[in-house]
Amino acid sequence: MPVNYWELVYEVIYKSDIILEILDARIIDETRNKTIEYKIQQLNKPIIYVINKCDLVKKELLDAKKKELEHCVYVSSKERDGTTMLKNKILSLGKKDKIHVGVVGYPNTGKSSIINALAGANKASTSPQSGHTKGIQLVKASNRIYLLDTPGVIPFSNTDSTQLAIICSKNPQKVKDPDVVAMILIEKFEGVVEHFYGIEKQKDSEKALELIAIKMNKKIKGGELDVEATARQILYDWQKGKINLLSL
Ligand SMILES: Nc1nc2c(ncn2[C@@H]2O[C@H](COP(=O)(O)OP(=O)(O)OP(=O)(O)O)[C@@H](O)[C@H]2O)c(=O)[nH]1
Ligand SMILES: [Mg+2]
Repeated sequence: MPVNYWELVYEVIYKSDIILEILDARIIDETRNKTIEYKIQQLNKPIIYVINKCDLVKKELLDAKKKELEHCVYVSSKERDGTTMLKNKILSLGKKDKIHVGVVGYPNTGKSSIINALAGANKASTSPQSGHTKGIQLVKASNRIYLLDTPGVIPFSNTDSTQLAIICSKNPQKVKDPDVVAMILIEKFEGVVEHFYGIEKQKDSEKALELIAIKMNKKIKGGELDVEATARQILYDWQKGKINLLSL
């Protein structure tokens, strides 16, 4: 498939009156794509920051962000929460009869899911596997709102495999050192990963990983703990949105 993702995304930004940047509520700063934001600002188009997957985070944690981002809407496309607010925001910023709305963001942040939540039907295809949407898709959400879905894009400068795994933009099967990434997750969100697997919060992330391996009964031949498989499972559960921050 001859796809230059950046060209597609730029084309969408160019054609759109408003851009929605979709962010993961668990990792808002990490999922902001500064390269795309810069491009949008250059073209002088309004950005609405859509903080998605809010069902995975406590409301108190999100409130602080409101002050930082000019146009910002909290959504859970899974629970269809906040979509009316988002529609109203689009209508208040769009001045034309037909408003074209580009939907951009890192892979797996929920771009296609948001489009479906807005359109009220499964018009854009979604998947827990990042890199699912391959081309531009136009979806009519209402008489005035036309949404343009895009493939998730990773900045050229971002080759940090660990960061990409945390952002959910890298297939866990392809992560080189899953144990390192899993330990970073364990340390970054104190007690959250342990809580999900039903173990006590640990001071030492390596110890936590071992205890989770025991809990999951992940062993290699000979009975030794399979820490790598355990770490990959943690990454899957994180990327699928099973691990939430509600216990933080
Ligand atoms: N918990 C939760 N999960 C969500 C939410 N929105 C999307 N997801 C999940 O996140 C995963 C990715 O969703 P998609 O809509 O395919 O994401 P995308 O940004 O279009 O991904 P690409 O097309 O690969 O770039 C899926 O497993 C969704 O079910 C949400 O509000 N809450
Ligand atoms: Mg998609």
